[in-house]
Amino acid sequence: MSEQPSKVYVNGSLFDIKVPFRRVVLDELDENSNNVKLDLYDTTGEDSPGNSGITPLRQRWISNRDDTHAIDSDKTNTGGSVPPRVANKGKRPTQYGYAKSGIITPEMEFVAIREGVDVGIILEELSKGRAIIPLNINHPEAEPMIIGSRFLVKVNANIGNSSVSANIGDEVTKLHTAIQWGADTVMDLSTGADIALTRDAILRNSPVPIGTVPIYETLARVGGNPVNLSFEAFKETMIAQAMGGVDYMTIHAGLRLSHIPLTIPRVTGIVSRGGSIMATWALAHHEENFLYSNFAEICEIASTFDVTISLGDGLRPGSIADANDQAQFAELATLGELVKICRAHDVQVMVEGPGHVPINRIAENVQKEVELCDEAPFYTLGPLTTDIAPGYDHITSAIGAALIASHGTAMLCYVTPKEHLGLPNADDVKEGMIAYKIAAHAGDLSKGHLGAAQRDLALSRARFDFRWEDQFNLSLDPQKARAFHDEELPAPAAKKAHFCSMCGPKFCSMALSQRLKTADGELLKDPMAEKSAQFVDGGAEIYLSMPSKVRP
Ligand code: IRN
Ligand code: FE2
Repeated sequence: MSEQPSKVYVNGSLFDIKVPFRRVVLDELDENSNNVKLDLYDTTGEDSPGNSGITPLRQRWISNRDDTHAIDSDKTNTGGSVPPRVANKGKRPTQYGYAKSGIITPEMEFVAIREGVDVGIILEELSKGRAIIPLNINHPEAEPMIIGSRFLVKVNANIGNSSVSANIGDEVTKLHTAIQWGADTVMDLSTGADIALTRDAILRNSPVPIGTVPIYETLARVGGNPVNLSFEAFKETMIAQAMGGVDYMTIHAGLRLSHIPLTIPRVTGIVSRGGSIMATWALAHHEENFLYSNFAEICEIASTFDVTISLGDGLRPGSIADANDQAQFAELATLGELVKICRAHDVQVMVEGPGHVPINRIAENVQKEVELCDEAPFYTLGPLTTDIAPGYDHITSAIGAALIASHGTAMLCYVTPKEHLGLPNADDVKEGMIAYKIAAHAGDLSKGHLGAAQRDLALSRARFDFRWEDQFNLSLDPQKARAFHDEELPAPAAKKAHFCSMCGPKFCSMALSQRLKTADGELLKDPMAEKSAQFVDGGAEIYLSMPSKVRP
């Protein structure tokens, strides 16, 4: 009987760290008659997470570095089990800063083990700004992960409430659903009630980095009218969020006042929420976007908490007709300028991308980003490859996501079936996640990632050998695979059968082609001749026997 997959840990060799994997033990035996094992990347965190906060595993790593200090927790309202920290004067405790100085951190060894690469590669990619480890010093509960085109393609899941639907427990459930299905990061995009409390509940229970768009909470704080926004209000919100532990923040600083007229010929104008908020403010005051004009100060704040900046694509195309237009690429060029300012402040940075883009125009997006933004990790929303399928935009966009990943996008922002229609619930979160895990994995395979190919190989071998339990356990959604199989053939004996209900025992191509192989696995020299001899010897029965007879 197959074992259920379980969590295993690999110890560090440089630091006292334990890196989790999900171990799948197969029914297949290796040459020493041991069961073949496959250790898969795992994002689920502690074994039985509730909603009362998880262990702050990085607390010691952070305090050991001596470049930050704890502050009086009465002054903050973060609800964590450890007091919040700030950088010591003049210090920038960022993973990018350490990497540039050649310092290997426990976070770096953790991601090296997770990715199965030498820590030297991590150091190199981080120090060149081609990869980031988004981890705020105030989110010690998070397990380190790396985002960069040389590593596994990552998936972000967006959750968060709105003014029509808000319940803190629901958002923690969505967090758990997202990480159960493999979310590498989660963004809390709450815009409704209790934004700060919701975010704290998510942060304290999250083993994955958490992102936000701080302009949303700033807008709520000024009463919902973009005209009333100010840099002061933004700064206050940003510091409060950084103190609570937000690992990365989308900042729509690249949308300049002069870009706005470029959107006039568009079919769908400005579709980014953050983009439209900043455009409204800039037009109302006829002033430059204050996120752009104060960007160096934003970087100063980010550098003292190691908040990663995710440069927002406020001018991403919101329809196929608007893809790759002047407005979009003018903003991208500005994002390239901002990447340099981040790096000058030791701030980790990635760049957000579209949107809605037809397949033939996807590659250009990556080429331009690499060129204009000096290889900073690219993080794209889909892109959706057609506009005509509301209700199925997890599919329209997973197609684009797989393609853009194969061209080198480092992280994909998932899209759920509710896109353009409503706020996703936990079921939508799952559907979006699975669609995007498929896209990310397809991207990994096309980039020649060995670990990714191993999983496909193991699953295909299980499929060809009719090891049904192995096939389920290796799949992205074992529950669904098992349930679909059991719909027609629920009996335990069917898990040993050499067919499924798709073709039945008599038309199974896998069973038929298996019979073309000899016992030692070599294809027969003249399979047809040998087969016809066996066929005649066996009584010239056209159809395969029923399963009980096929394998005694
Ligand atoms: C990702 C790439 N481009 C946009 N995104 C995500 O969209 C971003 O990370 C955040 O989750 C959301 C921001 O949406 P608006 O405010 O740009 O619409
Ligand atoms: Fe859209």
